[in-house]
Amino acid sequence: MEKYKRLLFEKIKNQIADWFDSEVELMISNEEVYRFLHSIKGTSGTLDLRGLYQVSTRLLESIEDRGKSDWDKKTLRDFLYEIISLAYQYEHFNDASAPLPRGDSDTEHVPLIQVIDDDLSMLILLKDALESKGWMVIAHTDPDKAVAQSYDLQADCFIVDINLEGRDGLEFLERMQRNAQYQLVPKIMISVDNSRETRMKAYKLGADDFIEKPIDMEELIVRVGRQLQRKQYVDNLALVDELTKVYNRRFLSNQLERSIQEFRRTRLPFSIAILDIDWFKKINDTFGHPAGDRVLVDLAHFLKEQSRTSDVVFRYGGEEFVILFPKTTESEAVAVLSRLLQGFSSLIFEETDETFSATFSAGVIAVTSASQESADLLRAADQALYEAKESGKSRIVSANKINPESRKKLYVSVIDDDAIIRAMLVKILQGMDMGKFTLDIAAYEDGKTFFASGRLEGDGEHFLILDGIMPVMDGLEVLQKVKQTNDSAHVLMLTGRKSEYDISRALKLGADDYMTKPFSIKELEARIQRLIKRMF
Ligand code: GH3
Ligand code: MG
Repeated sequence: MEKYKRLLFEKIKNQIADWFDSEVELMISNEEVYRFLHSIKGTSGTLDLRGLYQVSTRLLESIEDRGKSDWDKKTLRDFLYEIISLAYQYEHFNDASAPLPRGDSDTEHVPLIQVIDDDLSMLILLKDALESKGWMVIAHTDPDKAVAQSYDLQADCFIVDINLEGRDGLEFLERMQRNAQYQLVPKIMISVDNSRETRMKAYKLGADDFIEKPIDMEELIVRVGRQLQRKQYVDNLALVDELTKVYNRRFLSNQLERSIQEFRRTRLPFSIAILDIDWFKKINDTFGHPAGDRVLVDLAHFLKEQSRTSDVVFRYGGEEFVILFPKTTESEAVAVLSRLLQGFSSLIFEETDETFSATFSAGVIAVTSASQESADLLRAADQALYEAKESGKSRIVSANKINPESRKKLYVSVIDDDAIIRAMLVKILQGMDMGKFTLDIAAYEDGKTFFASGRLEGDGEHFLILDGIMPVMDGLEVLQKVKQTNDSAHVLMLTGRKSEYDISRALKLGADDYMTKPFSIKELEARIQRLIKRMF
């Protein structure tokens, strides 16, 4: 039986590769598709693969209603998605009952944990155990990279080994504790050294919990769960951003909803602006993150001081702020913002004998119609902001002056020798709404064709989903070359389960995250969405 199942999956794979891998936009004849489904239905029935049998039966019925016209690739891939993902699940989990993937999972509320440990086996074990609870884990061996990424990832919990090779986990703790925005993020220390002295030191430096190695996994999970619960609770109460003391994003949704309701009643326009500091990364890189933090605090303070009392300032994300201008037209808001920009850019910052100044760019939109929802407004303001950045920064752009189609592009490349996984990922990615980005998606069966495409050399931001084990050019080799070609590309590695060596190499070579195969489709989807949203 097993042998026939394997043959069936082979057959599905080959067909999928034939149809979807060619560069040319061929049309696929309806008859071919019909024969394919018909054959799957027959074989899966015989092999008692019920899910596959049911889906192929249903698709065959719908294909009969559809008429005989040819298929383009995208439509066909969408149409066959259930078959593709089922084949994947059968092959990797041997489990026909696994739930089918859905595109609408609420990924933003899955807690995210950053784990820092230089003991690879431990790191992998922890990641596995915590992820089996449905939490998302980003594993780090390097505390510096963990800190650098923490600004973007906004973790809900840190788990840190105290005894890092050549480094002190307590030093990390101290750094995080000094930073206002991590005060309320639970920090759990783990250590082989369970002496009273070490524990006391850890607690004094801000640890919320202390867990001794060897770890009792069950207990660890309960303790982490408690911390996450508390974090969630605090998050729900807080309306003010810890670092800058202006309102936070949650309160913004609240206020924006109210403003929209009010507009629907009164028809008095209001405006909203998104501001983003220019070259902020450079400020961080040159003067350090604490200096960057001070710029954020000062900008928030400045905006509050210099705007009208009725205007409300929010911290929208890392270095982005939103201002809500009640009873204000777009051109009035632009005038106010221009004044703010001028004032802010004349502030002088001082860091260890050096002085610098900073600017911001902003996008503005006014509500003009009762049908606009808060997400539409924010998206439009964000596009205007993007336009402001593109046209030279340090300026204000009105949303009504731009072409709504000019969204920023993010190049997402899938490199995997498994045709099923390629087809599945492309379909998942195509279904994602990434807000400020349009995704430019492409799939490659190996590193060679990927590099030959020259895709990585062009401008723009890149996200790669890279299979660790591939013939021709191994995934790690590809990763190395990717980093040499374009250091700022972000990479998610797909690795084999037990290959500790591969995982450690991948992290060392600069992979941002890894997932072990076989992965659940839902989890993979959530992770991709989260990584893209947070990292770009
Ligand atoms: P642009 O002019 O196009 O806006 O480029 P940029 O460098 O300002 O923006 P980019 O998005 O490339 O980098 C923003 C950086 O801000 C990345 C992130 O690490 C950092 N960051 C995010 N939140 C914080 C924070 O709270 N404090 C500090 N110091 N840095 C932060
Ligand atoms: Mg910026």
